[in-house]
Amino acid sequence: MTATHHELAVPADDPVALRQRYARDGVLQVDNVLGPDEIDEIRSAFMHQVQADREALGAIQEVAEGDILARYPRFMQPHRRPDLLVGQIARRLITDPRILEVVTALIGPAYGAQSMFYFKPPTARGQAMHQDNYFLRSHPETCLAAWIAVDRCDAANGGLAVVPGSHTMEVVCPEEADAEESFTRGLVRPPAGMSAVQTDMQPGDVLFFHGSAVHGSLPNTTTDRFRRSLIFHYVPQASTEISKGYMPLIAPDGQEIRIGEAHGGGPCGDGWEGAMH
Ligand SMILES: O=C(O)CCC(=O)C(=O)O
Repeated sequence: MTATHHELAVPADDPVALRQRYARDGVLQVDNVLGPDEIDEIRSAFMHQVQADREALGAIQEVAEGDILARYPRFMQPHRRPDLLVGQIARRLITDPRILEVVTALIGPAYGAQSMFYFKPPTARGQAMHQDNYFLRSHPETCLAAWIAVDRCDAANGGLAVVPGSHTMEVVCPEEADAEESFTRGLVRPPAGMSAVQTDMQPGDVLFFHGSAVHGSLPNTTTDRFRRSLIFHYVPQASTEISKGYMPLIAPDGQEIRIGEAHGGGPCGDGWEGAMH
């Protein structure tokens, strides 16, 4: 790890600095985007949901029974569940002007494509380094992530690590990840000469990163600190294609939008059939 939190932070109200940093590094952090009351509401709604009915939104088949992540599965696309409080929160925040303002400064007018919530309880494995556009396959431009810290997220509890500058590389076919450390199977190594920066985020801070930027996280090594995060992925409104599972996209006014489906061989060749993030 070679850089610090301060090298990632950019003020939200400086669009020129946001764009310059994004062009250079493909990653930047904006502090205090959401306030403490909003973060408390998010945390308590998702904890209530996972305790009351984790299967309603969980990708529970990802891990073996007995794995702590089977009790706390990541929730995929909660914004598609208006019948649940977590769904209403995710649907509201995916078009929140404070987040969309930064997204728009970085990639122009955008659609929301994905929401996810990670609980990452103490001892849980992380997610090996990867590139998001391997999954979303948005075209002709890549996707953008807005990763919202719901807890203090640092090295000890498996906060996100990102490789600045790696956004300039192609999306590549992953190799096999270490199953002791990662609950997902694909691993993309940082390009030669580049290394990962460990983020250190307070609740309400948001990390924005490019869909080709290599990023991931290590296990939560604490005994008592969850590492919860609410994550959105966006694509430019100029996109012509995306993997089918990400539709409908969500416009800033809340309308549901459909564009073309990504076809053809992915970076792993012709047999590649795509995968959700
Ligand atoms: O939070 C993590 O550990 C991984 C999240 C991630 O890969 C993403 O937001 O795209």
